[in-house]
Amino acid sequence: MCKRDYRFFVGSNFSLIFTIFIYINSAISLYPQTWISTLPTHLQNSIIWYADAETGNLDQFTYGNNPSAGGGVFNTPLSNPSQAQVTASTGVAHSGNYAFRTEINGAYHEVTRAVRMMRWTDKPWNMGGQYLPSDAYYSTWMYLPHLYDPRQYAPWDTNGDGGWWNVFQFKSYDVNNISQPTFVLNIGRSGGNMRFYLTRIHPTAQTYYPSFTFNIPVGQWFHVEARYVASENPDGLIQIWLNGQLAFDVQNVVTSLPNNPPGTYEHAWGIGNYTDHVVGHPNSDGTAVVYFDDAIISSQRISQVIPETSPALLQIIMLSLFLVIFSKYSGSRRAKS
Ligand SMILES: [Ca+2]
Ligand SMILES: [Ca+2]
Repeated sequence: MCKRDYRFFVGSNFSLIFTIFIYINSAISLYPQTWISTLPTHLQNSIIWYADAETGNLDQFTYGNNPSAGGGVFNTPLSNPSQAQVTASTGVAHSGNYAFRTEINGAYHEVTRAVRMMRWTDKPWNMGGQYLPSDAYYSTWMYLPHLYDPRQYAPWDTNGDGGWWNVFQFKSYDVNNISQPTFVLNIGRSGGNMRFYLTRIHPTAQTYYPSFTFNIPVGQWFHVEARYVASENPDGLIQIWLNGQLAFDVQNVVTSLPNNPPGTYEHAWGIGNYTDHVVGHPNSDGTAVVYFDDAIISSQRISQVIPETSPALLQIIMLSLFLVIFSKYSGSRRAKS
């Protein structure tokens, strides 16, 4: 087709092309597939547990508040939704119709507020649940609607910790039957950007920084995945990928606390929104909203498919294609007149 023929084709079929564009675009918006259902079969088959929020509630963590759920949602303060809550919410979903929306209020000047969504088994005990495997991958999509700042300053930073904001963590029981964080992925702030750093808390404290600069985007979904090899000996491992790129690679470390009492987990995984100080929300200091969607525990690395073509990206591609065709079409009309 020569250039003239192309212009004639587009010109005479303009309304048809426009109709197809509108149809495909609304089909993508109205009937969204879940992202998990688009994964290659070998990755879908490697899934041990997942939560895509499409039940419209927290059942994928709590199984209807089943006491043997093998996980659950733990908020601080307990039972005060105005200060800490998580819901399955529409409006901002990575895929499907729902995402988990966490919100804390009053986390200001060392007042702790927390939403913790935890798993330590693949399914409830009364459904044949098993503790999580000692070597597995833990992933989620995350979305931060605002540019937050969790840094703390003297004199009110009384313990001098400089601030912390735990959004992704592993825990293990210690000898005193207390569940302790082992490795925590925190959001910090560097200049005008939010950035991740990894802290080892038990059995000894250490901080790790990513191998490349990853500025956490505002108002955009991004992917976090950890491989965790749980071990009571110094041969454990934690690796973390950000949008599919390996950012942390911590080898030969203790990742499960020794001598944990019988009947307690070696390790548990949690995502959430947990800090004692955060500002940046337009309505109120001490408020932070974080969304999670398409959380997965798997035996293979899910983020090997990222970057992928998300529904939002597909819509941008369709819009760009339409604009190119439209500009060529109006160009050819101008040339004729
Ligand atoms: Ca979803
Ligand atoms: Ca402090």
